[in-house]
Amino acid sequence: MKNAFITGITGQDGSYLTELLLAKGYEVHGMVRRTSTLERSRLAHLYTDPSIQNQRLFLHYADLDDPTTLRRVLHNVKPGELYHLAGQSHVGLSFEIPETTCEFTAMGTLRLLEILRDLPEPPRFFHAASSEIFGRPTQCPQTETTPFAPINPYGCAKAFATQMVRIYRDSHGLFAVNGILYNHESPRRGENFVTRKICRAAAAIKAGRQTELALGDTSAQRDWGDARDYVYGMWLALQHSTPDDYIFATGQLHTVQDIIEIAFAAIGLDWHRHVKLDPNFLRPAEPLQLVGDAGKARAVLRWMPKIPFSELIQEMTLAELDNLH
Ligand code: NDP
Ligand code: GDR
Repeated sequence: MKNAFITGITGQDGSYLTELLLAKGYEVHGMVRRTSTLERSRLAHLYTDPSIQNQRLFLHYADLDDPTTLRRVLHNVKPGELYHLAGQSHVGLSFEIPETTCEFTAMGTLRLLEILRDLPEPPRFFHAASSEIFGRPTQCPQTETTPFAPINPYGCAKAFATQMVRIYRDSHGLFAVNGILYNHESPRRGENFVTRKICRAAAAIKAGRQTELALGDTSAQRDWGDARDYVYGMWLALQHSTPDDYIFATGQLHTVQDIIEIAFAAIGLDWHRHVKLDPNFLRPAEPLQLVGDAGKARAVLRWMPKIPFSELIQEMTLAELDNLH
């Protein structure tokens, strides 16, 4: 039986990747942090199933800033594949907490690479890199060779980690892959990312539980895809015969305003009456024209994003309405 280890298993991507790997017959191990509650909502449906819990899915306490524990766990589990998804993933918050962002995302990745380097049989390693490494790029759309130009602490930390992965691949011979991921969303998206925030608010307004939605820059543009397509790309990248870097993106730009219009229309609301600007959600700097060319992933891995943007936003909004009932 194949076995995989996932850091960030409790997050949006970690939960979908767990489902995908279990469906493919893997034994899945995940790293979890000690928290004051035991609630792991995105995994609950799996972890409460006695045929899965501690049979094919195992959770291990560790932390990205606790390399001794991580080393011990990886030594015992001996995974064939390691998907490194853990980190402080909020760009706006990285301006508020730059040190922990860099500690987990940059140094946490380096520590993990150092542990792998010492293992007798290092697993194939996937790193969740980000379009934020490109910041304000000179090239549009971006490819795997576009120079890094991050403009926030999160992007800077990811650029460090991405380059380290390349170094450990080229100089230490690790099977290490960067998936350069553009924004990807789902009903399991964190509540303070803009897609989920808008879809949640639209549903709450429809249900009469909220009247206003306060947002920052609604003209901001991103290349938004579906998380379920992107975790499939992660898996494909580790099945290929050689390690490399791949852009995972849809190649299409949309604005925050587009999300508002689709979400509110999906449940028959007029957004003009509810959306307002709140300067607290404006960021000190916004990236520009982050849109990816996934041609290499398409050619080498046969990866294609399947779920269209408007369908995704509609699904997310209707899921929020369901949550309220
Ligand atoms: P989430 O924020 O949903 O999940 C982050 C995960 O990392 C959680 O499981 C969290 O655990 C864990 N984590 C955070 N800090 C630590 C730590 N110090 N030690 C152990 N675990 C930690 O992110 P996503 O699932 O959306 O994204 C997955 C990865 O992909 C992230 O690295 C993100 O930066 C990157 N990425 C995501 C994109 C997207 O659009 N979603 C695009 C590009 C890159 P806990 O539940 O305990 O908080
Ligand atoms: P992003 O996603 O920063 O691209 O990072 P987010 O959804 O937070 O922001 C997207 C854009 O929307 C604008 N915006 C707001 N954003 C939030 N969160 N809240 C608001 O109220 C709001 N109003 C406007 C933002 O300014 C921005 O322009 C995501 C994360 O998943 C990262 O981990 C990942 O690396 C990148 O995508 C690619």
